[in-house]
Amino acid sequence: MYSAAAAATASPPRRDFISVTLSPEEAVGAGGYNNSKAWRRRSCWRKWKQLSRLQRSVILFLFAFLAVCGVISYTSMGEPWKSLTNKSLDDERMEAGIPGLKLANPAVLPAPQKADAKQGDYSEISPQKPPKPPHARRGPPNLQIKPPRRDVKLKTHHDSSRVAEEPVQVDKEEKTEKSVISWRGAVIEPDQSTEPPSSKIKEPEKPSSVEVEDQKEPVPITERQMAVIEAFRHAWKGYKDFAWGHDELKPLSKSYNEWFGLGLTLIDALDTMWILGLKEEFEEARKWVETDLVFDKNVDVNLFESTIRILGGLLSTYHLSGDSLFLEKAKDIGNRLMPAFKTPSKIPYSDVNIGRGTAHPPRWTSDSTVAEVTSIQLEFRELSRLTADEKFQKAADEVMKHVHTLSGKNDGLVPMFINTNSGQFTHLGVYTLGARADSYYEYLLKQWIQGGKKENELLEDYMRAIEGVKKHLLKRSQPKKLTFVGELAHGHFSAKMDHLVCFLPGTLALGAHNGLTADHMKLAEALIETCYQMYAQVETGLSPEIVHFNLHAQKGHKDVEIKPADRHNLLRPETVESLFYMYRFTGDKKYQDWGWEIFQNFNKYTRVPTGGYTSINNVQNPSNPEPRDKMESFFLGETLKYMFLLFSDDIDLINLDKYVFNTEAHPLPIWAPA
Ligand code: DMJ
Repeated sequence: MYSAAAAATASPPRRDFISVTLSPEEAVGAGGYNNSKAWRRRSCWRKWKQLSRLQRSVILFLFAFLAVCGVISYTSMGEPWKSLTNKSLDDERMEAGIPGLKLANPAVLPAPQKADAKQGDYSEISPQKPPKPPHARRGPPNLQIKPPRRDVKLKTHHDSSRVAEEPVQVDKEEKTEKSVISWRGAVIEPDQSTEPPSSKIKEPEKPSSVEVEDQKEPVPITERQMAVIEAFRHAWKGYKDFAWGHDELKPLSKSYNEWFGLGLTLIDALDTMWILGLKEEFEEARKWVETDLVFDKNVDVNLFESTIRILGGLLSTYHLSGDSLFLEKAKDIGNRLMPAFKTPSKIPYSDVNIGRGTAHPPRWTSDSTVAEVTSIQLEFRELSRLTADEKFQKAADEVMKHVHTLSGKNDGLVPMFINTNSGQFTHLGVYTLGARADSYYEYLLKQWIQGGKKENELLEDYMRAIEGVKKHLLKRSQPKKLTFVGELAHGHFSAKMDHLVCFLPGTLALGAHNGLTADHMKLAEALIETCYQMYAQVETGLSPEIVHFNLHAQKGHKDVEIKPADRHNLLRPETVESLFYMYRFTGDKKYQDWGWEIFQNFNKYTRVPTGGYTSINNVQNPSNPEPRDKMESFFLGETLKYMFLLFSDDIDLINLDKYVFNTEAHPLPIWAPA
């Protein structure tokens, strides 16, 4: 055996390695086995003394090295433990409702309703995941502005039985997307999910979510967002001072305009206040809804307008706030709108008397507008999901199925009118993406997204229509070669484009984001540039209602020409809406900058000092834009909301994989994919 002593006396060839071995004899000692503590101590000490100085130094160095390693690994393992401990502490405090801890935006957790597997008229809705226990505060999201501390008060309004649910199954959805395509490159497979929609809705749905995301660091709001909040407050001040509870503010005459007599601006603005974090204003408006919003009124309302603004506004506010008051009101108006569908063709009438339960077409015709009858589906379908009453969805879906089968389309493009008796398109031969047809195209895509991308007829109609747009309506202007969407009337192309068409770049981008073809995104990029130019080439920097594009270069002429009858601006949202989508999907800051320019021009030319904003008559006259004395409800419902979202870098502030906006900018949950 090689002993320690021998090792000490031998001179090793290499000094960087020393082997220390104790022989059994030495270990046991002459006296045989003795395991007493004193003996062991003595024996160790003797051995230690027998070691050379070098050996001792090496051993001491090894011990020291091991000790240092131990300390380092302990501290690095400690961090995760520390953060775990902190997280659970935070969670506990959130559960306890202690304010001011975590600031976050509303998380949308789509909670699709159970539906049976039978074939039928309905989009299949995947089963709901078991709810998580509530652990977050309700109330408008805290966006790092200094909001009034009214959480507790707000909470009392909310249905505390409402609970959060599992997040949308993004992973699954991503897998589905892969089998479709991507705007980053791929091919569409139209038959990939032919699953039939289920026919029965079994139980009422819960709000998508009002929960705060536990893990997420708050994204600070930007200065531009602060400016939007200021603008909203200014508009709201005018409404509150001069038009409270009425449909629209007339800011110059300090009065109001009544359309349906249902507090249209207030309802349209509810979810905007929630998203902007305006708790005080929200609560005040909520009180009005609770005590003053009465639908039992002998009044004719337009089915489409009241669906997208009132029903849509109430449903989205219910989803954001979890407050059952809004669902009750949504049910009430939903039921009162149903008589509109009692027509020979089941294509709804344009007008309903919500007090009497009667419906009728406009006095001069039995036609309805195509965009109107095909842009109420997101809301009625969601109402069915929430109430477990299938009648809403059934009525709305029948319209789409019927329109899907109709002749009279031109490569997927639809005429502008449809007859409520025959169910056929009328006034054939005129095709536009503007007024009276616009949101038909928007809702094809959005219903497909809402339903979990399974209703292939909707997708087919959408894809075909976009091909129709490319084939018949796209042209380039001079001198800047802007791509624009014109109109077709009985085979004649017109270079006329409504500002309303500017919803299209956003919709195309949304489709591309959801797996549709890359050239939709390319087209979106070209069209949003055009929509921006519709502002930038005008004297006030604000777009007119309609432009005509120059097809031939003429000295001294811009791309955009404006006719005297078209030079008004109604504070419309479409361009800002599309800028929002484009920024979300590309991250290109130029879209924010363009939106900021537009925002500043709204402030410059449409802001009324005593409160409110006004539509104007002449975007070409900066010294006198001729205020019209009317603030449309969509300025608060849509324009300022999209401005605020455009200037945000928080993709979870209405996450587009969880919410789909209705055509009035009211976010509704995407039903989780099966
Ligand atoms: C809004 O009511 C909706 O966006 C609708 O789809 C079109 N018109 C206005 C806004 O311009």
